[in-house]
Amino acid sequence: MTKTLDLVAIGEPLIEFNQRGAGARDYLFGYGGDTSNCVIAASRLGARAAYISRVGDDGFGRALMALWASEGVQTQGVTIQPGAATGLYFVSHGPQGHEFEYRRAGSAASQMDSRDVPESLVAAAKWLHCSGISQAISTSACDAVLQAVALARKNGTLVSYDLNFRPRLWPAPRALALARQTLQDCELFFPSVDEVELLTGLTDPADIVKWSHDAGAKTVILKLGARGCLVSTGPELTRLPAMAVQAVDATGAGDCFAGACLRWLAAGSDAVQAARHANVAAALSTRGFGAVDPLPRRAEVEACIKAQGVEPDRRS
Ligand code: KDG
Repeated sequence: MTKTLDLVAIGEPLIEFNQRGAGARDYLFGYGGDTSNCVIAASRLGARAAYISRVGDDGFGRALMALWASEGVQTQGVTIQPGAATGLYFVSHGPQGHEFEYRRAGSAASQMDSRDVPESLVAAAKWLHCSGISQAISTSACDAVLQAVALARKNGTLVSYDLNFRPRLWPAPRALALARQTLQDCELFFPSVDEVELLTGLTDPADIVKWSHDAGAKTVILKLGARGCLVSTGPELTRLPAMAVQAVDATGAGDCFAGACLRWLAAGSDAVQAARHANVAAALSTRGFGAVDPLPRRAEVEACIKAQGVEPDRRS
């Protein structure tokens, strides 16, 4: 099938209230939800992206629909569900970084099920992106993700999986079991050291990379926070340093990383080139409050890559 989309993601979008710094009493209205952040990041960087989810038939759901329209993200896979609410979360900032508090139980997206996944949309995309959060929000949403992965495999769509383990959403043993199952079909895996440690006890980056490949991931991009990332294709391991910026809020930086990576992979970059661009995009996304507002545009990423003495990959 002709691939008319670079990526489609499945998961839960959220309305975000983001504290304007530690101790502040005012919260900035914005948008979040890891997989939604990912498709918006990719679209801002030039990708053709679509989303699969449900939102409530409420003001927040309409605000999200308007957001995707303004960001160029296709929404034929998003259902507006009467009688259900759109989920939301609060971000607060303290000495340990940011913390999330959710109000999402029973949300429209958590009522998604496997019938929400349009095969034609998954088949039209080069990549399907999903995450541990998409699987954690409910068993029916988890079924929808597994259905999307099966349809991706059937239709030659590559699967990208961000572990995004959120202990507040589900127990570690279930998260680990689902991660293992999903990794069997996974082309590209985005874990972070802290998350894998919580699930498996492993702490050494080399051990985590090996664990990920052994579980089935073809390419592993291990996020090391301020220390950058490790890109492993199995035979080759490359370390890329992070770009230093004045960071105020890292909410959604990992989602921006995934979106940027998929955007450049879809354009034909190899994993190291894609991760180099993604490292820059993710760093830039931490300069303002909110998961979505500070997401960078392609020209800014290319200028930073150039400033590093590397020729940016300008393919669309
Ligand atoms: O990666 C940032 C996301 O975690 C944030 O936007 C909220 O999706 C979210 C979640 O479930 O934590």
